[in-house]
Amino acid sequence: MTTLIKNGTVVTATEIMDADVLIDGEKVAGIAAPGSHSWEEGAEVIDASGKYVLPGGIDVHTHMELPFGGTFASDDFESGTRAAAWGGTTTIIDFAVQVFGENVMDGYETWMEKAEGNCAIDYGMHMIVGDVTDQALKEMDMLMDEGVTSFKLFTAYPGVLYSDDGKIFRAMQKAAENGSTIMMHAENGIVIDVLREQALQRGETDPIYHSITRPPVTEAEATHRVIAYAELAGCPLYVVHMSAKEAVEEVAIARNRGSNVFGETCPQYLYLGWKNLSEPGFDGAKYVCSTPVRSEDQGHQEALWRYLATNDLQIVSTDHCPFCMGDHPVHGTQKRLGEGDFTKIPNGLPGVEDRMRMIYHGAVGEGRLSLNRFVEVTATAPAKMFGLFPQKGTIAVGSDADILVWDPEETHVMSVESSHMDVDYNCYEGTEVKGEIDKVIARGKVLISDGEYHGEKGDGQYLKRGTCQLLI
Ligand code: DUC
Ligand code: ZN
Ligand code: ZN
Repeated sequence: MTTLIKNGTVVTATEIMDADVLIDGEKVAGIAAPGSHSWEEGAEVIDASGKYVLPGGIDVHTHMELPFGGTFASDDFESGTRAAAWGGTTTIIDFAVQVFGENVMDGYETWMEKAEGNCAIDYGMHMIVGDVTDQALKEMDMLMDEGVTSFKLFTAYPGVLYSDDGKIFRAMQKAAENGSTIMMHAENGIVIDVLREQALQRGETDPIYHSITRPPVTEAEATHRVIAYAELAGCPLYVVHMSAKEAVEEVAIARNRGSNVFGETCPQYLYLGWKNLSEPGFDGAKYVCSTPVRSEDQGHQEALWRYLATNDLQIVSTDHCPFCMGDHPVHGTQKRLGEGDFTKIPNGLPGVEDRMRMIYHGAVGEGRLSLNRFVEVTATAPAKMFGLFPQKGTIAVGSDADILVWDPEETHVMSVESSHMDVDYNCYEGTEVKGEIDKVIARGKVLISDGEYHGEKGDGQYLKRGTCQLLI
């Protein structure tokens, strides 16, 4: 069966062209000037007049069902990937987790079982290595054959996911050997733990202290350190969820000397700050995540947008990891675990459905990034960074037909009411954004059209990924 998207403006990371797109089965089969072909015959026709035709979004950082702080992220693979589709994301890469004392492959298989048959959109896996043993290093090689080509380690969360410098360096040496990418959550967790303990002793228990006790220097120092080790080991390094301008400066400096160092940020760091963490009552807990959202007075948000424009940051992901403010029907009290003690608030916030709208709004709607760069940071660079290009991340003959029909004239009001994530608040409640999603097509199937969902769980397939395609 063929589908023709006609009269739209096709946008990729490099082109803006008035063109018709032919989909045959799951793939893009042709791109041609309107009126120059006879593809309409026998095809289902979508009229995209006045609309953009964009590659589906790729969110390379999600945590469906992540166990954290005594509870679980409230979205599972079914609800989370369906919400992603509603928000114009057609591929996610989630994180399988090896916890301390467990085998890496066991953690991987557990996560694959959670995902299999449940996803609305295509999905890949990164692997969190929480215990760098000789066995774990061997299992990193085994995972390469499964299409897991990126491994995440933490300088944060001592006693939970933290690895010391020697373990990080050994994993980096393994990555240099097998061609994989090391992803780092870069914050100095040892120093942060001291600051947290001292804050609690002073009676500083409100959500705002979550950010105050993780100051920018703790992110910048850890980023500097892991860059040094990655350069020494000779592996590509991807620093996740960056929020401090001082930390991104470390990435920029490394890139200027020709290193394979990459950085991502997330919508929450571009829009949210201490005014949100200070919302009355316990509402600030909604915005507790790590790295933290930062003070609006220090210029972090403007700097992050600028670093996106200059390609010192390559990708906007979400770190989607939602926890409810009230009782979750399955997981119970979530954010409220930290009422009276900010260190017990589960870290994470919802975003998988919000990213494409919020970034289009700030980038194109408010003029901070070009339309091409919007596509690049939300789809093309994510695909290239994690070995999915050109199957994903662009509109080209032979690519998967993961396509958005995007109305630049419509507006959308962000709200928990209109969203589909399994969580009871929206971080951007009431914000009116320019640009609205008209249709979402994944592997040639129309998942969203006219405000209705036509997909089913199991539409999404597992993606075996290649290695990084952005290497210098
Ligand atoms: N940060 C979060 O905010 N949530 C999950 C894990 C992480 O590192
Ligand atoms: Zn993290
Ligand atoms: Zn994360």
